Amino acid sequence: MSRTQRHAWLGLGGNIGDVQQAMAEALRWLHGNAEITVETVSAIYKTPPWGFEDQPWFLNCCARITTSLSPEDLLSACQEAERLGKRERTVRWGPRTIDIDIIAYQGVEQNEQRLTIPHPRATERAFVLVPLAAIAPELMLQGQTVQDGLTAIDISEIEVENPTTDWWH
Ligand code: A4P
Ligand code: MG
Repeated sequence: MSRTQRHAWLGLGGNIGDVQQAMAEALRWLHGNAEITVETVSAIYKTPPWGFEDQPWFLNCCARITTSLSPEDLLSACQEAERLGKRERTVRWGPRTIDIDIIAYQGVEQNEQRLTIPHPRATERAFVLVPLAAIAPELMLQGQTVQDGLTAIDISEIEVENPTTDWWH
């Protein structure tokens, strides 16, 4: 029996190879899953590396999906999409072809090692909040809207790389 449809918000990013293409392929692949509909995708932003700084700048975007998958099954689908992008995991917070995080999942708050929702570091990260504000300014994360969260962090270095929102088709 199929579950209720829920909204979820994904953060995608990468800094090796053709990242726009890798993100587009990942979004198309997720959209091809009968239990996932990619509804809205942000523009692509060029963002300074966060965490481990001695690496190339990233491209980042966010997407709103609806899904009947559980959060855990959605994570598995995202990890499969990462594998298709031939992501190599070497250094934590280090260079990657594509990384997909679940930023939020409608009605779910959980704190488990495999899956913490909302993503615990999302509100500290301009590379998440800037694209997310473009598609979900009113989404609540850690007690405040994404829009309000933006005022507390430095977004000055972030640039728009691709202003269109249909780049992933
Ligand atoms: N996990 C727990 N909660 C979640 C969630 N909400 N979404 C677990 C996704 N995964 C979640 O992640 C480690 C484990 O976290 C997963 O197996 C999952 O079970 P990972 O993707 O294997 O490792 P990672 O990505 O190297 O580490 P981490 O801590 O997830 O890094 P982040 O947070 O993804 O950060 N700078 C810019 N400008 N742009 C970026 O996109 N990305 C990172 C990676 C660092 N700096 C960046 C960017
Ligand atoms: Mg990750």
